[in-house]
Amino acid sequence: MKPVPVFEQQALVERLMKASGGSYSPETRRKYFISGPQWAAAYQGQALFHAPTRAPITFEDVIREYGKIGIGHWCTHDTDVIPTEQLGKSGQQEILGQIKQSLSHHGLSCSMVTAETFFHKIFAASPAAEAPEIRQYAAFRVKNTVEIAHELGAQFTVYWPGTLGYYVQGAVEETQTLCWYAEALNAATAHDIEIAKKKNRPALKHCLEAKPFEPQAEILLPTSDAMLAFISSGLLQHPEMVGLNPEYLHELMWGGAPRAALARALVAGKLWHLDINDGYRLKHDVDIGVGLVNPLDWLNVLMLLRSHGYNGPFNLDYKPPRTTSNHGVFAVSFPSAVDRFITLWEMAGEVLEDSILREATDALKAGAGVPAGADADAIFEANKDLLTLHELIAHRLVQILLGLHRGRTYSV
Ligand code: XUL
Ligand code: MN
Ligand code: MN
Repeated sequence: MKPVPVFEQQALVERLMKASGGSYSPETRRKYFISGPQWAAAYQGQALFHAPTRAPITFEDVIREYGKIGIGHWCTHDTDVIPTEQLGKSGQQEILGQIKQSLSHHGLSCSMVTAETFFHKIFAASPAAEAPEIRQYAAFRVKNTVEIAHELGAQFTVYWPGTLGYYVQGAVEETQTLCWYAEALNAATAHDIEIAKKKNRPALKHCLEAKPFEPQAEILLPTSDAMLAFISSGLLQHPEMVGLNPEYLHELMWGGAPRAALARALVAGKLWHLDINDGYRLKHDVDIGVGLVNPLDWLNVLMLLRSHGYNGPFNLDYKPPRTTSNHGVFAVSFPSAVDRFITLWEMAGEVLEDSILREATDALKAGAGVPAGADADAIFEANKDLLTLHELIAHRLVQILLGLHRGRTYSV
């Protein structure tokens, strides 16, 4: 192939994207509760060892492009859009006015606002640091985020505690730090009750997000399970207002099975919001687009969520790779992530209706019909051929994922 000069590259990317097919219309995409974060689209590719590869973009750009793609919901950190020094001041109101205009012009709604309590230097020792003035500031930030969320018409807030941990053991007293962190959340829920009443709106759903490592060396609430324990620890004044925003990759990072973590959140009635992405087990937070690494696991996750009537947002909390250009972010990265999600979601629906899977599952649940009181060996012997269905089920799922059940043919 001849070299492709820069002025031909966008056209090439667009032609190959179109030729890839399998894309949904913006109208179809808008039927799903998919949200796009401001920070995901505006991510410039920077990291500790990485210089940015993309130019900065504004919330107007992100909202306009999400609108064109058919991403119906937008979410943001407070400081993604409002400079820290303007928080709670008149500048905040002005910016919120512009955001509301932009959202309504492009047909999006704001689903969630999250407080950045990890990036600014004030949070170096966490939002629950020893100095009371730091904790007061953290309380101001979460209360202000509640106000922003109500102002923008959101239903959810998310709290990823980020720096709630330590680099050097012994520097922090863990139980005290957790009590102090609970105080910040208590300030947020109490303020929410007040604002919701004033605005005659339902209170927000406050969702905790765990990540096992990064940015601190040790994290005090590293997993969704730890968050569940924290919610029911007695430290929260309104545990009924607090649930979870698990992130798929964050569960893989500690070596967990995301589907099992989500199942535990579901049985606790706390699966309210979900960050969707992909990545690798026991590695750092690579935030790859949903379904690019573990499509079979994702199919399984979505089967679980569909069968339990999960109706919260699917939040595209991933990062377009550094190798993707500014043009590629909206020409390839977001539409392809949305379309992989929709395909897997629809496939999960088909799987739940699949007659082979249904019969296999029903047969497993029926058992062999051994009378009560039989001994262990007899029960095992009576069921052993039924149990072969476990592997058949896994094979069937892979068949459906790869399209083999539709008679895909190969050269052999
Ligand atoms: C960090 C992360 C955040 C939260 C919101 O790993 O996932 O983007 O989702 O603060
Ligand atoms: Mn992540
Ligand atoms: Mn996240």
